[in-house]
Amino acid sequence: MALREILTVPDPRLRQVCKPVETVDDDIRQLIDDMLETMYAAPGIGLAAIQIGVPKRVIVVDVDEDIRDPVCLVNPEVVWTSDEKRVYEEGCLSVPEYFDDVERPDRCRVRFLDRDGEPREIEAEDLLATCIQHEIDHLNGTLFIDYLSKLKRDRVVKKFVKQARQSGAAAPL
Ligand code: GNR
Ligand code: NI
Repeated sequence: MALREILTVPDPRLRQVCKPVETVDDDIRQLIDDMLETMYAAPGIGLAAIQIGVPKRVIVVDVDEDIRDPVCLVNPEVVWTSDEKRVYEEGCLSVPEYFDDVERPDRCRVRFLDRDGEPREIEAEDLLATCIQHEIDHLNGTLFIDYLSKLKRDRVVKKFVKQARQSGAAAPL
């Protein structure tokens, strides 16, 4: 296992649409293990592969505080969402130290391949549902700040662009 660096805004890689995994092989299982190690170390309750620079449709989530109970989802697809919505104060390891309310469906059903490549489906609610939807968004280049007003989003991104410039990184925009 290896601890990997987490990309932060305004890194353009976070905006790409990730590619489906063709076969769940040992390389994918190695990627999943690296993602879990990186997520627990952060610490975070979810991680998408693109957050460590790998543009594949792989996510891991573990919203349980007490016991380690990770769910690893390859090629996840939302097949149903509840009409009831729920507001959570979200955060993102790629948008460090910023939190804001996001409204999403309260429950969802998701089809995916597990780490053995077996097709599975889960129904999630509450924080697990929020987290899975947040992670699937990453696979499509969407960040939780995209749901905020343009004013708020611009202010957040601007702060990170400024930070990136000051740290000497070649930042776009
Ligand atoms: O650690 C995380 N916490 C969190 C809190 C509320 C809603 C979503 C999340 S996911 C986030 C980790 C992360 O950035 N995953 O992409
Ligand atoms: Ni995130």
